Amino acid sequence: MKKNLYPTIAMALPAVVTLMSCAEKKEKPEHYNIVYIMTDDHTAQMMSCYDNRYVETPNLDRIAQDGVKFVNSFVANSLSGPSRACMFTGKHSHKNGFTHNEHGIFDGSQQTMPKLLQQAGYQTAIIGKWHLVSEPTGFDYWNILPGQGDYYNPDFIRMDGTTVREHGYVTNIVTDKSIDWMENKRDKSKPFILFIHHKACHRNWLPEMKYLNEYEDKTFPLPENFYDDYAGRKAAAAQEMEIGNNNHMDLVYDNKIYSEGDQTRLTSTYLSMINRMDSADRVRYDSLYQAITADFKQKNPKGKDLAEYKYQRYMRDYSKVLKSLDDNVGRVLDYLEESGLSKNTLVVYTSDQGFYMGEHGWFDKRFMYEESMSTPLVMKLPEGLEARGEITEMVQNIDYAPTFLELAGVEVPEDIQGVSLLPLLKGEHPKDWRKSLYYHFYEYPAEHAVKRHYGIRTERYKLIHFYRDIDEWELYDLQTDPMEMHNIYGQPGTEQITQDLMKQLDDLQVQYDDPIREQFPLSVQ
Ligand code: SGN
Ligand code: CA
Repeated sequence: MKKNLYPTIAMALPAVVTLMSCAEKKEKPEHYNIVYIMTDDHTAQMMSCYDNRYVETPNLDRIAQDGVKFVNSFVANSLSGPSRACMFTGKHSHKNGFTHNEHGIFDGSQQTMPKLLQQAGYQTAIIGKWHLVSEPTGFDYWNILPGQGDYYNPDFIRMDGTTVREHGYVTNIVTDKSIDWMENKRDKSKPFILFIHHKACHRNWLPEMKYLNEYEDKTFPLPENFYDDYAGRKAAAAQEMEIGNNNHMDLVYDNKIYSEGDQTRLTSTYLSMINRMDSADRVRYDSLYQAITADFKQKNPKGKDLAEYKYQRYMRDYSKVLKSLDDNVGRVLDYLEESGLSKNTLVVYTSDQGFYMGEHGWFDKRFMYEESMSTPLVMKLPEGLEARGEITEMVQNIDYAPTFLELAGVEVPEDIQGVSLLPLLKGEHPKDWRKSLYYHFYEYPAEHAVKRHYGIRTERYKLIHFYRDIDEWELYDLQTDPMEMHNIYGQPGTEQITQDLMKQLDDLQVQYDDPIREQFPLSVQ
């Protein structure tokens, strides 16, 4: 590993920095800080700078307005823990070992981007959702939610191992702690990277009291393919994530349609969550959701009416949670501006994956289809990085680690599989930028019943292989079928493109060294 002492020299020899000409200083600050804000299950359809059909997110949009918006941004494995492990290591799941949430424990002894930054003299901190089971390593400071965490009066685990129940709404608390760390807890003589990892807007979308009644008068448009029949797509037909199905989206736990004595699969989990609320809040909360429950019971919707009723409830609750999130991202941006940190701080906003907002009739993620393989990615750039507007190159969450390392002047280790985005942030468009992405999802059998699959996405096509207790291939032309409704695998006329994609998929499996290649050798000519 080539050593780059740039940040260390800058810190040890402030006189050298002082002697730099003003012009040089303006072009390149002596060091860059990184504020990485990651939400849970926030999807680009619900962010107005990407899609203005549903909600306004003015503060999230501020990041894009002042910086860049990646319009082809993807994850490598659409699930929380795996996505975080890919981000921290810059490697695909089979290399970092955290392939799925259930039964996974992240090996914290391995090389990670926070560790490399810490070794290079950065202060490193993570606040909020961690979800990698083992204790965080490579951080000077951490204060994390246990597992998925709670929305109301949540517990936090401290570095001394104690768990403390905090008072308030989780999104506000994560932000308070983050600002407090930047202002009062870090060593201000060092550059820093802070990971602000929100619980919002993960299932089951419990709102902050301030926004309890928000969106109640709004009717959200149904996505075009809400009533998908999954024809020609066996894995899509086998999932358990349909909004209209009460065994998938729970009427009580997800939709808060509950009156005394109702018993669904998740009723007791729901009650344990809302029982954490302050009693005065609970009275207000109950009065809204009891009125909704009464309305539902009176209408007694069935079939399509039931699906659409639940869709509206889902969209409203998710949007309420987002509202607090947007406010709190605004607070962080304001703090960075007021404290003068903005000019040398890269602000990244992303999510651990995308999500279905009724497309194909679904909620949740996991599939390699567009809505969940995508993830929002916007960045506010510090002085010295000149790109602005949309970036169209295909990027993936394994790219963040090399990007941050390069920005910090740390040599990127050879075993990192992602590619630094720094050239793109400088406004360059490298001719040899990747033309395809690799994806591999493992969590099956499991909740939501999405079969294991891997595949390739190019600018125009997607080829997916579902395996384990199924052996199905799917091929989509994203240009003519952006909603991925028509699996054209095996259809006359697709032989050549299928062969080309198989070859490219095989190349990716070789490049990334995925052992699945031995189990399913691709018939490549
Ligand atoms: C929980 C949720 C699932 C969700 C997973 C993974 N069920 O198990 O709906 O897919 O988390 O989400 S719940 O009944 O506990 O709400 S992830 O984003 O953390 O990977
Ligand atoms: Ca998630």
